[in-house]
Amino acid sequence: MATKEEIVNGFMKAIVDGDEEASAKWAKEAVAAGLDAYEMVTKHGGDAMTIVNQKYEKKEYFVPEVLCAANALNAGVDILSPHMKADKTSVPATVVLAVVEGDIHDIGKNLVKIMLSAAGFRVIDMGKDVPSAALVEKIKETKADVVGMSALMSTTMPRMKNVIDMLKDQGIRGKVKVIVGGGPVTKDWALSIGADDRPHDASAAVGATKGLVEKLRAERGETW
Ligand code: B1M
Repeated sequence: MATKEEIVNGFMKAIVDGDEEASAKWAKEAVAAGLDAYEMVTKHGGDAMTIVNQKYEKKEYFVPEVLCAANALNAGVDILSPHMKADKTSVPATVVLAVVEGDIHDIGKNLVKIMLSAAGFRVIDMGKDVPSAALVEKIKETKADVVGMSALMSTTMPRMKNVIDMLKDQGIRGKVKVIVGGGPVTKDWALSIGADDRPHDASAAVGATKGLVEKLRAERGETW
């Protein structure tokens, strides 16, 4: 059997090379070797995407190569996600998730979905490039407890504020907690636009969601 180092290096190389088959193969090896599935994706998969990004910035890679790398990472995520564990929540809640309008970077949001689902939350995933109005309608329709928005670009981040402003305008901001995340989204900026929290990764999104749902229930005077 391959060593941990060989598996991690093989997985990262497969992603950088945009090789879906090899990524799936190394992901299966990781599962067989009992490696931590979440760490494989977020740490080693994330490091591989950083290398891809460096190549993109140096103009060694262009959008098609970046897309192949993303598909290779996703092939690994498909194998590893059933093995990701999160502490089960004792507080049932509905979370609506979306990548904001204009943004199609959905790997991070998909990880958030995997971890929140593993923790036992009901997750309604609206996908990527979601118009603000459609997101607000879904929050109302599902009586969501939490909305989670993801943005990977400085040009699309302002959509998060747009959604929060719409919630305020429609008088429902107090009924739903808001978490935001993604590369360019800092905690300070998140708080400045009126979000409740900015978990730095998918695992932190579980803890943040639990805390905010408990707060929401307390504000509503509910016990469970
Ligand atoms: Co593009 N891209 N991309 N891209 N891409 C970035 C984001 C960029 C930083 C690259 C660069 O220029 N250096 C740059 C944005 C610059 C900026 O505005 N600051 C960029 C650009 C410019 C573009 C295009 C405009 C390129 C072009 O066409 N010329 C174009 C835009 C398309 C669009 O959205 N309209 C584009 C396209 C693409 C691809 C389609 C090829 C592909 C996306 C495929 C896909 O997602 N299905 C892609 C990719 C893969 C990247 C990079 C290389 C990697 C992103 C990624 O998947 N990381 C990225 C560079 C980078 O980020 N370093 C880049 C791995 C993933 C696990 O991490 O998504 O950050 P991440 O998620 C993390 C945390 O952020 C957090 O948890 C996750 C870890 O657990 N998190 C949350 C994320 N959402 C959260 C939500 C939460 C909580 C935590 O609560 C709700």
